[in-house]
Amino acid sequence: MQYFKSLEHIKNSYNGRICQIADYKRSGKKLVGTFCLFVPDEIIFASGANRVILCGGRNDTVAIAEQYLPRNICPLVKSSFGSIINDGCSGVRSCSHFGMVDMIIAENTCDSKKKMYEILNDYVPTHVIDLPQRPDGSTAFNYFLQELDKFKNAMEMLTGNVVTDELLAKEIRSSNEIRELFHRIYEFRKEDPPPISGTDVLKVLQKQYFLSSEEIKKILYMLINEIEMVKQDERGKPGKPRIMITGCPMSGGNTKVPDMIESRGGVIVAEESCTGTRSFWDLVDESKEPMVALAERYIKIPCSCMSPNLRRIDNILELARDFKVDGVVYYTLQFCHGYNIEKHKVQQALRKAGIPMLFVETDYSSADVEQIGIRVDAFMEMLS
Ligand code: BJ8
Repeated sequence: MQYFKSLEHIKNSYNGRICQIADYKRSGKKLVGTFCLFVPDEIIFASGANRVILCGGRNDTVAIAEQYLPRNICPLVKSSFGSIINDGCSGVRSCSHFGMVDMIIAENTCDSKKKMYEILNDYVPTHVIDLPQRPDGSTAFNYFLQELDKFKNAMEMLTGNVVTDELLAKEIRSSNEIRELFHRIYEFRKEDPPPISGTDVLKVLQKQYFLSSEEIKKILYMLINEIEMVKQDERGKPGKPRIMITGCPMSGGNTKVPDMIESRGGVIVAEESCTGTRSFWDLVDESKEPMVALAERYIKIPCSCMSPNLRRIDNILELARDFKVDGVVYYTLQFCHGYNIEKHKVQQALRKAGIPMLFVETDYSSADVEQIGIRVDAFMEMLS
């Protein structure tokens, strides 16, 4: 696959961002940590605060969390929790940003996260946005809007700044610009062969909630320019099995399954996940009152904590059609009951549409790499 200079920026961006945050904090500004797409960045930025994502994708902090939390919960929760409470005694070093946040903005989604937030509040002040979990219910929208108002007030208290409609409108435009840039990248992926691999796109998606908006925009513009320059004969062979991944997010540090798919003959052309289309597909309506427009956009995120979650199935089928997908890899983290159970309905819908699906349930360790590899090989062979 193609080498992109802009991806080097992504790879080497960590230390620069940490220095940026340190300067920012020295100037008296606030940093918040988030775990989930349901938290609108626009409100954080409009308050004058900055944000970093705290979802852990590393395996080495899981054991630290297991001293406090049960082993049979998902690795994303354990990795994140382990990174935050890590005191270094076990010899593992957490990434610096975990210790830099002034407040966590959390959300009521799955049980593991909800209960983790109760404990995290003992370490870092934690504001929880209570999500209505039946998004199409008659009272859901107003309830969510009220919750976003409470979150806005919490940000105003933290920063001492007033979040005006003008500031929100500016941040909505900025976030929409990022979403539009991701759409342009995904357009390239409809080609055969796509000029960029799925693992390369994933690296950008993983960093979008860690870097500043300006930095991520700069990288996306650079990447788009580079992709436009890739010539047809530099793209490798057409006709590889076109794969869509759907399911749990793949937090920074975790590219295990995509690496396996693309090193074994497939090419990933889309991801229906929070490290994929869910993060940017819908724009916020800039013609509406900002808080209402934000509530409308964010309540539609088709997370498995929502019930029923038919929107997700519609999205999967639409993406499979638009990206000419040959097969779907349904990816869940161990003990993620929401995505594990939702597999049943997704599989039914895909079967009806004639699209084969491979189910992969895994964690962050390398213990199952060989076994998953054999199943991925068989899936690729079937699709070829
Ligand atoms: S909107 S997917 S980012 S909650 S993998 S911790 S669901 S047990 S991450 Fe998520 Fe927001 Fe939903 Fe997206 Fe729980 Fe499952 Fe673990 Fe998960």
